[in-house]
Amino acid sequence: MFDSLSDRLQDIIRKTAGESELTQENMQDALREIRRALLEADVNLRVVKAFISNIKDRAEGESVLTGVNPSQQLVKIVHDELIALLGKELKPLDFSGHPNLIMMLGLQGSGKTTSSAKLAVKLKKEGRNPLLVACDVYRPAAVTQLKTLGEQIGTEVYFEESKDVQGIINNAINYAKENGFNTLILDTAGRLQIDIDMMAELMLIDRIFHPAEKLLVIDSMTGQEAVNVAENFDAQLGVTGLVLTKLDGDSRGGAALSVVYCTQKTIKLTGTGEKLNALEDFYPERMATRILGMGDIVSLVERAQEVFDEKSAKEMEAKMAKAEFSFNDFLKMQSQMKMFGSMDNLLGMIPGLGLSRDDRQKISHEGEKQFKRIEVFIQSMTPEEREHPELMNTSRKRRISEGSGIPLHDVNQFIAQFEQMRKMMKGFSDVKKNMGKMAGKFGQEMGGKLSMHQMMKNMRRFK
Ligand SMILES: Nc1nc2c(ncn2[C@@H]2O[C@H](COP(=O)(O)OP(=O)(O)O)[C@@H](O)[C@H]2O)c(=O)[nH]1
Ligand SMILES: [Mg+2]
Repeated sequence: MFDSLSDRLQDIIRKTAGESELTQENMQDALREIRRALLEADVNLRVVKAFISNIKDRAEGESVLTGVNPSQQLVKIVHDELIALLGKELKPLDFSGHPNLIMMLGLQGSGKTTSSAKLAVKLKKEGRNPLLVACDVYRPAAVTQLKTLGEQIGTEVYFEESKDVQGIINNAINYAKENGFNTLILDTAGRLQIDIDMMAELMLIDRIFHPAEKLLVIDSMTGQEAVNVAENFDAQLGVTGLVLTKLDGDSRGGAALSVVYCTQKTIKLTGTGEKLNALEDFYPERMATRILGMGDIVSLVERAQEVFDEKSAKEMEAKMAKAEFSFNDFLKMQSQMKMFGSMDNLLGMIPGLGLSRDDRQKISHEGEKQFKRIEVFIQSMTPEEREHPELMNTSRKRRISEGSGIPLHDVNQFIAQFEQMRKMMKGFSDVKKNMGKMAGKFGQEMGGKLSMHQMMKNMRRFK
């Protein structure tokens, strides 16, 4: 399920990952391909349009994030929008009814009877005592099917010979009360298509018994028609949640995505196999990660978002513009980089970098050693010196060198480089734009492409 969509999206993202910058043009290309991939996966056109336009808005509106490159940021946006598409967070089943009624709805063959039995297994595990009720009275085979399943899972099935569904449910409720069952699962009759008689019967049950849960069972293998079916059921009955079955099947999955979006209902359960324990809770986030298959990049961007919050970026930006960037700011920048976690881990998160574990450890070890030295060096300054780098002169440098045990030559090197950096910052004509560029470059450095290496090379003499 979702395999081909997943492959396509990953290909598209991989292509954009080669670009150092996301421009209008390559963004357009990426969006066009994402659009095509979704349509090929049988996602409803309405949904595709909304999805693409949301990604576009966000990509345009979002400021460039420090610490990651733009294509990584695009991955995160697509990931977030997939989650939004897959619905809100998991909502548990409502057991507030007296009696507790869970009504299973859906077309014939969607998986109502199987899911009813699976749900009984799940509820039992959670300590409830469910009773299965055979409400599909028009096909004798349907009652037999439920009875067989009931025997397999050791759960009682309430059934009658009569065709009076209302009477059966009434009797089942009484039977449950007398026999200590606290939840009734109503396996209703479906039709091959939406049918007035079927709807009328379901609406009647709804009106008389007010089930707290009306779960619409959708076969994820069905195509576009699923959207119509779901909208129809919802309009008439006010569906409380979706059960998406046959997620284990080899389908394109677009219909499933579309139904969630079009009905705005949460998927409460998923069927993932024919076995009777194959019923799972649904987590939009996990599913999005599975579809996109880029959990690593997503968490990288999330960390960058946490660490480099916009506020401190703005502060830094203002200081740079006024050439007030001090040794203290430098330290702050370093500690922010440290908050990313060990550099070794960070380098390992970048797919396709091709660094061996040894390489990564070497680079990160060197880098961390350098940072440490710079820290010691800055800490040997007076508070005033730290805030005002322009105070540096020969005698101060000599004093710091002696205090920190770092050779004067290295001290001179570092200060020269620091001054250069400061000038460069000041030199930015359009600060904001360049912040973005720097952020991209910095991101690459963090990713090791231009790399820590480069940065370290610049400071190489400072040993
Ligand atoms: N692979 C797979 N098959 C399922 C799943 N759920 C239901 N089925 C199969 O789908 C067919 C129809 O299911 P059934 O419960 O009888 O549908 P109903 O007509 O809505 O009651 C049966 O052959 C089930 O075994 C699932 O999650 N995975
Ligand atoms: Mg059935």
